[in-house]
Amino acid sequence: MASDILVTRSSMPSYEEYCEEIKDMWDTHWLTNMGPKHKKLQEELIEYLDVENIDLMTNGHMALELSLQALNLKGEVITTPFTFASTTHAIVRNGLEPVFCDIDPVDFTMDVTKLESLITDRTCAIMPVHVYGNVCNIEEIDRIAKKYGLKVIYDAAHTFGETYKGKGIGSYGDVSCFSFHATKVFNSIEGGAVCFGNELKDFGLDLYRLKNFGIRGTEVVDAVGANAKMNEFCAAMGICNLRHVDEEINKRRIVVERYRSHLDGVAGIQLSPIQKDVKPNYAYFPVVFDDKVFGATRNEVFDKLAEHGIGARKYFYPLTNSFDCFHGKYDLDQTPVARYISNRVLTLPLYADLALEDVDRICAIILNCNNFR
Ligand code: T4K
Repeated sequence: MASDILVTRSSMPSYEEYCEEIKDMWDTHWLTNMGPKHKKLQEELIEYLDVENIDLMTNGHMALELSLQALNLKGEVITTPFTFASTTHAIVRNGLEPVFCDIDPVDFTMDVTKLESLITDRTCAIMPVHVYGNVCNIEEIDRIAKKYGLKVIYDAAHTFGETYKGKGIGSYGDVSCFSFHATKVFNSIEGGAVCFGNELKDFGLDLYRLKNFGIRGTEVVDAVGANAKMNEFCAAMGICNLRHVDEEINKRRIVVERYRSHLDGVAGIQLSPIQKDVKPNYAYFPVVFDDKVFGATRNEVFDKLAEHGIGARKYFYPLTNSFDCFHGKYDLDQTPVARYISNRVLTLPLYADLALEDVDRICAIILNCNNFR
């Protein structure tokens, strides 16, 4: 019997390549606290991501959390609930109030037509999510943010290596935060980064201090920081994976094209759009099932795949505004489109080495779920 296929599988360099990269650490004994690997990865990523500044973090969540802290925000942050727990938690853990904007039914990012009506005199920022690698309506978010003097912090966890209109995706907004978690297109085992422009140099200094306990100098601690430093083993994994990331993205493209060849145009199945002006990274393959048309619910498809050892995932269900930890706090009727999509979406297995025969098999199982047959 074939082994289980999970929603993703970490990209890794060869064992030899990683060992070679970490070898000199047995000479230097330098393991963390912004060492040479950290510096090297940072420099390489500035170039690869086409951004002005980058600060590495221990994970994508701390990138979001410390960005909000370093911007010294107070009040309400407009965001979307169709995301991973991290986005909303970063806001709440900073003592800020999330205000949930609904999502666009086609690309699942913030519905900018609903954004302006949510702005109050307490709004300080917008935190949109380039969910699944789908790029938000950057121009409109930018226009509204400028009009009301709001900061824009993009959750860019899913958009490693993407460009929009020929520019690195991390160069949009005031700040963009990436995740380099093991499950991402590019990983440093655990890791993340904050990208920002040269006009935010002071923010950069604050951020750097906050990721190291708020230590300014050996005898001065003048902020309540955290520990979000990327260690040298993680940075070394990042350095190795970066050498192969273009090849990995290309392999993902082939897998995605195979999925599309089976599922595009099937009645009751909605796929993510191919976005204009975007160089995609093929991070996720979400499928929305309209059971009334398709003939089977998302949960039925999920169960059927599971019976065959295929671990699709319900990213992103439940919505963050309906998490148990927020019970009764938010009006869930404010985000009906997010609820609709969240109840119907399934992300299918996707990783560089996923065999095309497995994609064929997964699609055959899905298409056989159709109760109308
Ligand atoms: N913002 C957004 C929009 C995000 O999606 C995320 C993270 C963040 C912020 C925060 O970034 P980080 O702080 O995580 O850097 C996973 C990831 O842990 C998480 O990074 C990711 N989003 C989220 C969408 O997915 P889980 O709980 O679903 O992961 P898990 O352990 O079930 O793994 C999924 C599959 O990945 C496994 O079935 C197999 C494969 N896998 C997993 C691990 C841990 C591997 O192949 N190797 C591994 O080491 O959250």
